[in-house]
Amino acid sequence: MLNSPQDWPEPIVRVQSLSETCVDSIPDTYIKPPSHRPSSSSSFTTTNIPIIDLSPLYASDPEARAATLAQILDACNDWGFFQIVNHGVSHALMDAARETWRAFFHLPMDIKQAYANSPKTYEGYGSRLGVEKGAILDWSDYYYLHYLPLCLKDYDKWPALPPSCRDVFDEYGREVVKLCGRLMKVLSLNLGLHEGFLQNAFGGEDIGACLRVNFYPKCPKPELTLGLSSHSDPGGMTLLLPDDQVPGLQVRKSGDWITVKPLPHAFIVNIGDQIQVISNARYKSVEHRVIVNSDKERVSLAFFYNPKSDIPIQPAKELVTPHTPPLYPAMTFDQYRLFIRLKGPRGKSQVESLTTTTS
Ligand SMILES: O=C(O)CCC(=O)C(=O)O
Repeated sequence: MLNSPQDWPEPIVRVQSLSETCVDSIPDTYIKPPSHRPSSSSSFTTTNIPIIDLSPLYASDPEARAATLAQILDACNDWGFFQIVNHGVSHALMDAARETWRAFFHLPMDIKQAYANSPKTYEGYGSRLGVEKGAILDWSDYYYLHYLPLCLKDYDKWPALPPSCRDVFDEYGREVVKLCGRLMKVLSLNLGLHEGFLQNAFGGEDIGACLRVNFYPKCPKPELTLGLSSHSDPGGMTLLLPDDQVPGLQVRKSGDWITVKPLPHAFIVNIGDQIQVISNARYKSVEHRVIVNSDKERVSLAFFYNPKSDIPIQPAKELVTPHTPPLYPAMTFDQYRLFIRLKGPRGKSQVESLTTTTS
């Protein structure tokens, strides 16, 4: 069994510092092979991921509610990604969360360095995913922390500055967990199962939730690198609060990369690998990546809603039939997430390597 290494294989370089010193070139460590560079297969169309109004979920009109469930089902089937509006989370709180974290990344380096992370738990201020020596890295720094379960929530690992950071994120986490709970019910009903099904499969009240705040500094050579390499999210479901001013997220659709046009105060929702596994691939996680640019930094908050980390996650027996045999072996999320922690983002290679049949 693989274990998390205690330390990084090479000294950590903050991308933000590189961005301040590199004027017209970037170090080779960040230059992607030509087939992975942004311009090779991006689609600059007007296509966008679906936008879904959730207000019928909060009202009592059964027909409107059924129509919203159907829109979510179509979005999951066609894209695995969608934006939600009228989701119940205060816009002021969303802005406060993003701008508080932006302010963290603008603090002096010595304050941020006090939170430098290690691959042991990934909590804190980081600049790489994966521990392979000599790996090509992404053009971003991040901050990673646990919100749930309560036994992993450790305020000492959350920044003390800006002074509002802990309070704002506490409230943000509470609201986003509530919203994720609502979406889990919809995803369960859309599988033809009872509304509590996925939440129970995730471990009931004991689910995990963590945040990665991504900071993508300006890059003098955006055509040669990526802010975050292609990956599917290893966890259950992700609620992303993107930068409202700067696009960057690209979603893979039929071999093309579609740049998401974020709507102000919408969350971007996507299905992660654990829901693909439990649903026996009725839902699919989808590859996505982030491009950077030379004019503007970008900040995004990815809130990961995950199963309890030490229970077996496997295809639901309700969804396994002689025609749809189980596609994945049982595995805990702790075991599962070691792959991305060791190797870094690698498209959909992990979940695909587990299937016994082509899905
Ligand atoms: O920054 C973004 O838009 C996406 C971030 C993301 O995919 C992640 O943190 O896993």
